[in-house]
Amino acid sequence: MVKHTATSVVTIDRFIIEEERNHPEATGELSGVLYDLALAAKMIANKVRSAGLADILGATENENVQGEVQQKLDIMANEIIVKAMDHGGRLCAMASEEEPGIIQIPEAFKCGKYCLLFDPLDGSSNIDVNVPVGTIFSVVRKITRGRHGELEDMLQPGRRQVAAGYVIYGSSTMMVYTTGQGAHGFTLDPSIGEFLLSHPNIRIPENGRYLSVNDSYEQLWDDKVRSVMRRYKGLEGDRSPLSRRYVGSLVADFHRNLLGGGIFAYPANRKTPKGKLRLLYEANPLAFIVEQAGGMACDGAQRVLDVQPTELHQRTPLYIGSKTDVELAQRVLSGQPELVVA
Ligand code: P6P
Repeated sequence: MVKHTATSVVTIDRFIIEEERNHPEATGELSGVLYDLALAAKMIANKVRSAGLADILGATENENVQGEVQQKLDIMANEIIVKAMDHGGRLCAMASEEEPGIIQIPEAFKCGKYCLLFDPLDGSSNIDVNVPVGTIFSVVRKITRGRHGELEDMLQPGRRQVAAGYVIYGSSTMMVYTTGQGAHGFTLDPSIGEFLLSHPNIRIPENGRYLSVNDSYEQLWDDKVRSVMRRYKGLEGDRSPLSRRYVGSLVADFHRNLLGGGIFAYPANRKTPKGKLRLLYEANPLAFIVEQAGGMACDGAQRVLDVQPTELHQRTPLYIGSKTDVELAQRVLSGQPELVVA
C-alpha cells in the first residue's frame, strides 16, 4: 500500500485502484462500485449546490427553466444513484431509504455479486436552511443463489460489509469511505471535478471534544440514558464536560465527531422506542467507518455491526464516536458495574 500524506495529489480513482492491488484476488467489481458512487456524488453535489437558486432561476411550481420537472432533492438524489449504479454489472440489487422494497437490476443489464444499500440524501429538510446534508452507503456481498438480489442479501449484520461511506455536502463536498483498510477522506475540487485525497487514514481522537445529541427529548429518555448524558456533561461522575454541538443532520454531526472526537447519540425514547436512525444504511456504514478510524458504535446493548437485521428499514438507537465515550454508554445502559480506575 502506497503511503500517502495529505499533500499527495491523489484522485479517488487512483486511490481505489491502489487499494484494489492489495487484494490479488480482486476482480475490480468493488472498485467499479466505488467509482460509480463517486460519480453519483458529484452529480448530487451539483444539484444540492444550486438548490437554493431554484426560485431565482424561475422554476415554476412543476418545471424549472430547463423544462425539467422539479423534484424534491432527495427523490432526485435517489434517481441519480439508481441510474448511475444499475447498469454497471456489479450489483445484483439495491435498497434505498426512499423506496419501500428492493430495487432490482433491469433485465437488460448484467447482475453482479454486490448489493448496495443507501440513504440518498439524509437530512434533506436541512437544505432550506443551508445546513450540510449527506449521502450514506453500504456494500455487502450477495449470499443467495440466483441472478437477482433478495431481501436475505440485504439483511446481513454490519460486520459483513465489504465497503461503506458517506458524502457530506457542506462548505466543501467530501467523500469518506472504507473497504476495511482504514477510513479515508477525499475533498471535491470543483475546478477539475475530481475528489482528491485530503484525509488519509482518518483516526478519531481518543479523548473526544464533542457531545452531539438532541436533548430536547430528555423527558422522553429512560433514567439510564439520562444518567449517561449527565456524565458526558460533567454533571455526574468524574468526566470533564464535552462541548455540545448538534445540527440535526446525521452526516454533518457524525463527520464533526469523526474528526474532532467525542460522541454522537440518538437514543431510543418514548416517542421512538427503537430509535430513529436506520440500521442498514445509516448506522451500519457509519459504524464501519468509525471502527476503521479506531472508534466504536453500539446500540446501547451491543456492537452495531453485530446486530442481526430483520427488516429492511428497521431503526436502531445509536451511540457512535470515540471508544472511551461509547464504552461509557454501553456500560451504563447495559447495567455493567462502573470501571474502578486504579
Ligand atoms: P431530530 C434528519 O432528519 C435525521 O434523519 C438525521 O439526519 C438526524 O441525525 C436526525 O434525523 C435528527 O433528528 O429528532 O434531532 O430532529
